[in-house]
Amino acid sequence: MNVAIVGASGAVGQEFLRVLDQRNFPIDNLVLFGSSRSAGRDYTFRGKQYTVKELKHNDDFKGIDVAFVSAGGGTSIEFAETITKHGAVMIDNSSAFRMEKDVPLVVPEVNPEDALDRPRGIIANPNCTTIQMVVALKAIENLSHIKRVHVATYQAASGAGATAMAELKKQFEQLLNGEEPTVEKFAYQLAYNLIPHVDVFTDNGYTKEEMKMYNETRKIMHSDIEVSATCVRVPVMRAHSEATWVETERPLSLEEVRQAFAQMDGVVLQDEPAKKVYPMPLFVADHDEVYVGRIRKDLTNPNGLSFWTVSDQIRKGAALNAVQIAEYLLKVGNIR
Ligand code: 11C
Repeated sequence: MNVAIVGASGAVGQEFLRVLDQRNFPIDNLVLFGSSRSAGRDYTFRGKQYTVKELKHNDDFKGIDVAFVSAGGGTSIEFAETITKHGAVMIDNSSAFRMEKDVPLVVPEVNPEDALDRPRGIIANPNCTTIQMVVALKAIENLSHIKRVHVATYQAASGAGATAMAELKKQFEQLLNGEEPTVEKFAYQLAYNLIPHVDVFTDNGYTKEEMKMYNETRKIMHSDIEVSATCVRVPVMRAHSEATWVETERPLSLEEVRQAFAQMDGVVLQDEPAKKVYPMPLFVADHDEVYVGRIRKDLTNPNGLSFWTVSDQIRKGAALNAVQIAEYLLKVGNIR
């Protein structure tokens, strides 16, 4: 496979290199692209050095089979034609194309076949909060249709990129030294704080991040499911957590739900509260799966369930999910 990574110097771009290597993704040629700022930087992959090329409107994508793109929505929109015009499959991490009818939005554990119908050569990778939620929801949907979901997210600094992670670390250091913390990436100081504001606010009082959870979940699950989300940034370095309440059409027993999670692809069940066993972001960072625990009946609704999920935002929430999409296309012979 001839593979391109667009946005190679970013947090997700760097994770692509690690994930592709760890999963032995078959690569004949690798080309790294970035902005004029990151062009010229060198990265080592499988013992060989690669220099980041500046992304330009030219024929650099000729011969590329799959392009993993994570350089922001503006870049994705501007360069989609350049990337796909010679037949490369563009797997896009931005929100630019997710809700467009002719662009599939794919989580391989949930709707892999959708990736096969891509008239524009673009497959969208969902938002990280949506990805981990739908993997868990799919296990329950297999038992009984989910009518509605309430979810509160606890999102790590990594969701806002490498510079945001550096800012959080710096804030803790500055506060320890009695200095005024630098606040650039987030609306407020994140160290020792929570910020109930991820992405911009929309007219209905929800943020764009919260509306992504509503809209993307319905598209991925091909469902009329209703999702009401509150998205919160927390002073965690990487791995997002979510407290989720679901209402199903029929009441489900905890035993069948636990079994469904235990059997679900991409899920690790970690649910032994008496032994203090439950997922936490500190320990899920750098792992591939969606960790599920704290499963219990909703005390207010016989058809309701509550549970807690944690998943590494940069991995399953971004780079890994995109690589799994490419692996699926390879497995079914839908890519060169
Ligand atoms: C965050 N979920 O944690 C966001 C990052 O639509 O791809 C990813 C935004 C997106 O800040």
